[in-house]
Formats: sequence, structure tokens, C-alpha cells
Amino acid sequence: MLIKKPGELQTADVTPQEIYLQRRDFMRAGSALAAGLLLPGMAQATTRLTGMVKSRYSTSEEETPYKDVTTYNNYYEFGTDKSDPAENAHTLRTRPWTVSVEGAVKRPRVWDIDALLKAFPVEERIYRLRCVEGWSMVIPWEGFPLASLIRQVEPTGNARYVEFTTLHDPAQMPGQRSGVLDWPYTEGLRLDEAMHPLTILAVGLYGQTLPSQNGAPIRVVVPWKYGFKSAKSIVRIRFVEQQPKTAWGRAAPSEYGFYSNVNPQVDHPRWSQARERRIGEFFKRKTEMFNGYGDQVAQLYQGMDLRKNF
Ligand SMILES: Nc1nc2c(c(=O)[nH]1)N[C@H]1C(S)=C(S)[C@@H](COP(=O)(O)O)O[C@H]1N2
Ligand SMILES: [Mo]
Repeated sequence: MLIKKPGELQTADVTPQEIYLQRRDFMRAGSALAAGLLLPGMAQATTRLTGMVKSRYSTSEEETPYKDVTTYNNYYEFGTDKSDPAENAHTLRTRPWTVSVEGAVKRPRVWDIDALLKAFPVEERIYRLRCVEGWSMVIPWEGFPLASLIRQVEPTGNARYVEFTTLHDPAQMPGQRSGVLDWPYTEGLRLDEAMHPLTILAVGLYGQTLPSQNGAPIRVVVPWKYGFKSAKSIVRIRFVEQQPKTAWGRAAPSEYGFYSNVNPQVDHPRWSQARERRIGEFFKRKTEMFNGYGDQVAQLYQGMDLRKNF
């Protein structure tokens, strides 16, 4: 258990603003501890992230409790029940870890995760996450714009899409010994979606590095799309000319289209997408177009038929 107590805070080199943010993080992590969530079996090697500012892209809605964010997960590499990832993901080894940024770029680069963490300033982004299954959460992520990393590698004219690939190692990921999906998990975005300032690479949540069940050490978060677009524990980011195949698209193409924009008017073939349950709430709420991020992203889809391109 690596969560430090407030007394251990190093305040010498931080500004008052940073101290305020650190205290707040402690209070939040503290309430997670007080609720008895971090039982020995589920202890995660999370460490505190410091010096963060809250991004102006944050929603001001109430945050989903830490307990729910870290025990109600979809991460099929560790089982298909919501509680499986929190129980099983301790077998994931997140060091050493590299992320290969490759394909149609002028400067491909294999990043060591710790170098990556140092290279890009991390801020806090409170985002809604809407799962295609009909539930949602509000999660305070720590991350940086994917665009910052993309600019560094200088995509060529052939780079029209970006493909993300999760680690493939059945020894660490027991779910990969089953055929529930075609492994490794892959996802993709159009280059302009990937460059959009709302799209982040998340390395933490609630002021701590990511728990394994949430996709440690690094995962994508695309808040206006269904949660499955946000691939976890990424080892490769590849720039390609053709629209990449995605794990869920391969499994059920008529149910999980490439765009996967949250669109309450387009039903999943087996259920409605008009309403959602915010985890922790009793009554369902109306689902918003683009998960409520329409002002920022609707222009990306101008002229497209979003029923055909679902
Ligand atoms: N590699 C991988 N990434 C994944 C998944 C998965 O099963 N494997 N599940 C997706 C789905 S369906 C959702 S809703 C989100 C859940 O993220 P969270 O558990 O951090 O809330 O992760 C997405 N990323
Ligand atoms: Mo999901």
C-alpha cells in the first residue's frame, strides 16, 4: 500500500495551489480508505500524482465514488464480470513498460513509460464515461492530450487513422486464455478524433496512478464515445491509412461500429440507448448526444450519416 499519509507530504518545492490540490487528493483517497475499499487482496501499487491543475475541459458533475470507479469495471482480459478486474488484475506487471508509437510517422519512437510520464505534463480532467451497456460514471482522470504525443512523432500524409493495441500476454491476463474476444484488444480513431483536445492518454485517476483494473499504466479516454473505445494498458499506437479493425467490431460488427459515438437515437440492436443509469443513482437519466460533449465535437461529424456510421 503506497498511499502516503498527509504528514509525509513534501511541501518544500510546491506552490500553494499545488498544496491545495494535494490536500484535496488526500481527502479523496482518504475517504476511499475510510470506506474500507483497499482491502489487502485488492491493494494496488498506486502512487500519488502531484502538482496537478484541473483542466477547463472538466465537467462539474458529482464524481462517482472511488470504490465504484475501481470495482465496477469492464476489462475482459481479467474476466467478464464487473467485479473480476479488481480481483484479478493484480497479475498485471506495469514495469518495465513501453509504448511503441509507429506506422505512418516521420519520427517513430518507443517510449519507456516513466520517460513518457516525465515528458508530458499531467492535468486532472473530470469526464463522463458512458458504457454501451447503459450505465455511466463521472471519473477524475489524470492525463495529457493524445495530440501532444502525436505532434511529436509527426504523422505523414498517409496517417488517416490511429490504432491502439492493449498488451497481449495470457500469462498476465487470464481472460486472454479464453476466446471471449479476439486478442489483443484493439481500438481505433480517425486522426482528427485522436487529435481532438478532449482525447487524452490517462495515467491516473483520483490523484493516484491508474489502478490495474482501470488500464494501468496508460490508457486512452475518449469521453464522447462509448467506453469500449477507451482501450486500456496500451503498448502500441500505430498510424495507418485504412480504418483499423477493432476488437468489438470483429466480435459483433452489427452491434459495435467504428464511430461508437454516444447517440441516444441509435439503439444497440438488442437494447435502447435513450437512457442510462449513473452508477450510484437509482433513477435513469436521458442520455445526451455525444455524451454531452456535442458543443466540442459535433463538427467532426458534419455531413456524416450517424445512423449509418454508428
Ligand atoms: N483492453 C481493454 N480495454 C477496455 C475494455 C476491455 O475489456 N479491454 N473494456 C472497455 C469498456 S467496455 C469500458 S466501458 C471501459 C471501462 O473503463 P473503466 O473500467 O476504467 O471504467 O474500458 C474499455 N477498455
Ligand atoms: Mo463499455
